[in-house]
Order: sequence, then structure tokens, then C-alpha cells
Amino acid sequence: SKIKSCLRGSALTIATIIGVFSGVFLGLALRQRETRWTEREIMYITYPGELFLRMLKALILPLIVPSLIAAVGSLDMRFSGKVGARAVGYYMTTTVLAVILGIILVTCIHPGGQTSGETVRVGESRNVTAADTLMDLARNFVPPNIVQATVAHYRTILKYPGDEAYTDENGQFRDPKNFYTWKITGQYKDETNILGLVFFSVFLGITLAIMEERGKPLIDFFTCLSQAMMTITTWVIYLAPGGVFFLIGGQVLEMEDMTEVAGQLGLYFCTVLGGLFFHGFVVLPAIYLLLTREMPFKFIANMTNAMTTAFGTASSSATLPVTINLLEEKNGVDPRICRFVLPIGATINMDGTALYEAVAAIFIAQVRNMQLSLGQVIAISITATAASIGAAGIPQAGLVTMVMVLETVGLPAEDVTLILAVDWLLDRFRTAINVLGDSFGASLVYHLSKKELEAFN
Ligand code: DAS
Repeated sequence: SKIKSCLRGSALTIATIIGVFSGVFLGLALRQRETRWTEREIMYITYPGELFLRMLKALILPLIVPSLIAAVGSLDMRFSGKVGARAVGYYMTTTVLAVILGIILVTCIHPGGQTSGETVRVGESRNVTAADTLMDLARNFVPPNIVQATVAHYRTILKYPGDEAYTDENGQFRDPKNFYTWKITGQYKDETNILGLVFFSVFLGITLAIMEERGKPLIDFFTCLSQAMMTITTWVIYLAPGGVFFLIGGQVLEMEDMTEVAGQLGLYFCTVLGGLFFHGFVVLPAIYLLLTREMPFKFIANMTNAMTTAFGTASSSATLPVTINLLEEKNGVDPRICRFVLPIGATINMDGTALYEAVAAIFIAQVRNMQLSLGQVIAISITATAASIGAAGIPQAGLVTMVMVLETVGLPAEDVTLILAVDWLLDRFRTAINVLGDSFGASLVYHLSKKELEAFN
């Protein structure tokens, strides 16, 4: 029966890969139609994929919260601290490596060419500062209301009403050229604030661990709930091949004509893609090999379904149930480590995003013929790291936090439009690498904590 279940597992993986490719074909084939596809038609085609995505998202809350509470609650506090420190150590190291790799590639390949592009202006509400992004990160850590955190993610927006400088009714001078005089408004986005839930769950878990016997009933309750949710996850994963097929088919159908994307933008695309592949399939596996002395091929193969789901959904958060499931079921990572480390990783550890942020910012500087000093390059690497931490695990979140990277070197926020045409596709690739990075991380932390974990049992 072991062989049977193994076969069944790889059949699903193969089916999902086929789903991705036939989705691309479906989209390309449908594009042959003379008349443009309407939004409504595209919606019909994407619809089964949308249902799959909704199911995955529905799992996040009831799976992640109980899993984290139960995992942290069943470890002792000192050990949890160690596990957490190891995870953060891994996140930081790999993110910085990704940024450095990106910077080296974009500097050598120089996709930004010599000619300078045209500036396209977009709405002004994107202009948030680095400080705003970081403060929003901490704000999301501490939601004012834990129930609200399940449905809303906080974001600051700065707005400049109108084009000219004026003095408002309170006598405050406002100037479109000066950020500091813009109106600051908070905005709740219709997405789960996973970071806030993670923070809350870790603290509840720690508290239950401290309470020892008295905390036991609640830990049992959450353990049971997380196991039930895990079973449901297994069922939903069976839908992945069909889900990614329709999601990708619809997206390919919807995309702008990509024949335009030649020259600089094409080279930029290839630079990011090359970097992502090198990081995910060379750098990370090398670290894995070095620390575990095990070949990483099987590990990666076992995670394929998570990567294809990430590619199909463009969201590490939505993929989280799949990632946890595969890590535990196929790669044998202990649930206490996996369920503790992964939800945090999925929200703050984004190697793919970090690499992309650095490459994109320097690419834009190249297009604008801007010479970057060493100090500016260092500033880009620091903010790219911060921007990847700040980005939520949702589609194109990296594009939003990119503004903060651009701003550190004085590039206008609206320059993100230079890379917009290919961002939806790069987003999918970087999400897959983000998920792979989280998976390697959880597995390495497990590996390093194995002995203590055994002693703990
Ligand atoms: N799509 C993202 C993710 O979920 C982040 C990004 O936009 O880079 O990982």
C-alpha cells in the first residue's frame, strides 16, 4: 500500500504539472479568436479556478490559527525560542543572498540599456514612504481586533487632492511636491491579516505552554481542529490540477499582447527569471545539502504541487495549506515545527520577492540613466529585504512595496509602470520560489532541531 500511495501522490503531481501547461495552451488557443474576449467570458472560463482559490483561502484561517497555537503550545518556551531563532536566521540569510544574487545579475546583464524610456504617470495614491511601509508592517502585527484581522489587512495611503499647492481649512499648507504635507489615511484591504493572526497565535500558544496542565484542554482542542483541517486540505489538493488549469487559462487569455515585450523589458524579465531559478534550484538546494548532507532532488520533487499551486494562484498565503500538507506528508517534517515555522515564513520570508525588488529597482534606475553609488546599491538591498518582509502573501503585493525601494534612491513611484506589463507573470514565478524557500526553511529548522525534539518527546 505504500507503493500505491506513493504512485497516487506522484500521479497528482504530474496531473498538476499537466494542468499548468494545458492551462497555458487553453489560453493561447482561445486567444486565436478574432474578436476580443469580454470580461464576462473570461470570468466564465476562470470560474472553476476561482472556486478552487476560494477553497484554499477558506482553509487558511481554520488551519493556520489552530495549527500554530497547538504547535507552539506543545513545545516548551525555551525550545520554541530556539526554533524561532533558527527560522529567522534562515529567513534573513537566504533573503539577503537572494538580494545579492539579484544585484549581481542585474548589474552584469544590464537590462536597462542605454536609451531612456518614457515616463508614464499613474494615480498618486501609491506614494507611501519606507517609514509608512514599515509602520504598516508593525500595525498588522498588532491588529486592534482579532476578529477583524481575519478579514482585513491594514495599509496606509497618502493622497494629494488636486494638482496645486494650497492651504487647507486648518491652515495647513499642502504641496504636491512635498510628501510631508500629503494627507495620510489608513485603509483596510479585503485580505486576511495573516501576520496579525500569526502573532496572536504564537502568543496564545506560548501562554498555553506556560499554563501547563491547565492549558492542556485548549491545546487538545486546537490539535484536533488542525488535524481535521489538514484532512480537508488533502481533499482540496486533489482539485489542484483542474484549479490551476482554469486559473492559468483565464490569465493567459486576459493578458496584454506580449509580443510588445521585447528589448529592455524582455531582458529584465529574463534577468529576474534566471535569478529566481538560480536561487531556488542552486543556492537553496546547496544550503540544504550542506546542512543536511542529503540530496535535495527528492525534497524538491515532493514540493512540486505546492510550487504549481503557487504559480496558479500567485499567492503564498493561499498555497500555505498545500505547502504544510506536502512537507508533513511527503517530506516528513514534524508537524510541531512545520506548523510553527511555515505560517511565519509564508508571510515574512520571500526570497523571490526580495530578488525581484532589487532587480526591478536597479533596472528602473538603468532605464532612467541614473548612476547608482555603492551607498545607493546598499540602500536598495536593505529596503528590498524590508519590502519583501512587508509584502503580504497575495498577488502582486511585491509591486506595491516596491515603491519604498524606488523611493530610497529618489526614483518616482509611478516608475513601477515600466515593469507592469510583465509583473503578473513574474509574480507567479517569484511566488513559487517564495514557497520553495519557505519549505526548505521549515525542513532545515526541523533538521537542526531533531535531537532536541526527540529529547522532548
Ligand atoms: N505574490 C506574492 C506571494 O504571495 C508576493 C509578491 O507579490 O511578490 O508570495
